Amino acid sequence: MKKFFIFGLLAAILLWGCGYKDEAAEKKPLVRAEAVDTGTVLITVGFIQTGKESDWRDANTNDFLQTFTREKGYNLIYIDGNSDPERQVKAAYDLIAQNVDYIIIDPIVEDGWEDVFMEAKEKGIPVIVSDRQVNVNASHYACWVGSDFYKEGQNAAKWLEKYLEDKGREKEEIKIVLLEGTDGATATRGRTEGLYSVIDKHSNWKVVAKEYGNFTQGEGAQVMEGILNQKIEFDVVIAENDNMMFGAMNAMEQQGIAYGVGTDVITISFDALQEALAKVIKGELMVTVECNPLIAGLTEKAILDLEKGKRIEKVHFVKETVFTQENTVLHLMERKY
Ligand code: GZL
Repeated sequence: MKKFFIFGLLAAILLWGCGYKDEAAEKKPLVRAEAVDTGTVLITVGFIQTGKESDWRDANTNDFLQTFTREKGYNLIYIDGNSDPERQVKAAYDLIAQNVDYIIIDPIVEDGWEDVFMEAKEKGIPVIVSDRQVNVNASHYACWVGSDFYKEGQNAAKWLEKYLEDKGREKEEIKIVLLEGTDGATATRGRTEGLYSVIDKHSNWKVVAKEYGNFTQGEGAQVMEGILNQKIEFDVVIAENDNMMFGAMNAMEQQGIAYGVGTDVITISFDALQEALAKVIKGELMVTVECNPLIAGLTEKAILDLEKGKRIEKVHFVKETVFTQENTVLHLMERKY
């Protein structure tokens, strides 16, 4: 243990020398949680999650819990943000007070993080932003790991473009219902901007209803029910995650509206949950744009690189696919979430 501890101290000295920090912050002594039961030195990682709003989120959480284990040398402090941005910020201050070695944050929304990130930086605690992003100067955190939400939105709309062309409907008036995620969340902002970067190219495409569903199945059903009750006509339903699409499908079923392949309603969503892929194969869902929740591996690599005093990239994108009727069967069995 002593040898490991000395190595850890050397790494710490190296870390301050060539890590991403350039300010004369107080050098945080390399404090590692002493695991009483095994006598090993652990890296204490505080992980602040958004909550449990979707199946995607559960897969993302499980990935972190299965990656940052005691057996692998981590003392993980997991905090459920309970879908409350203020609770997340308070949790970050608490972790700083506990003098953890690293803080990983899956932010619910982008705003409200500047002060606590400055505090962590002053205390010499590296922060890694995971999944969604924050409106904070990039010099105040070590790196961001996640998806290219703008590209996801573009990919969804480009699929619709090609689908309509293949059906000879490129000149037809297309009415779109858009169920957005959470107001102020990067996944919402990026997907919506990406979708509109294509929608705006088509004067015959019109978004006839746009509501926030906060990425939950219940709210997806609720807002879709409200849209149906307004008797708004539509040709396409785009949901910014699979759970909201499942809720919208339930609402359409309640009113006897058929959707999917061979019907008048085109269905498009994001995340690519196993349940969504099964619906693609059945034809109920026509495309789901993957948003890979398995981010913990890239996050752990960033931490281990920092431990070794390596300089790390500021942005790390995860790999993603677009699942349609043509390619889904090939991937169904290999899916981890
Ligand atoms: C995307 C992630 C979104 C998912 C939703 O990276 O932030 O939040 O698309 C989840 O399912 O709730």
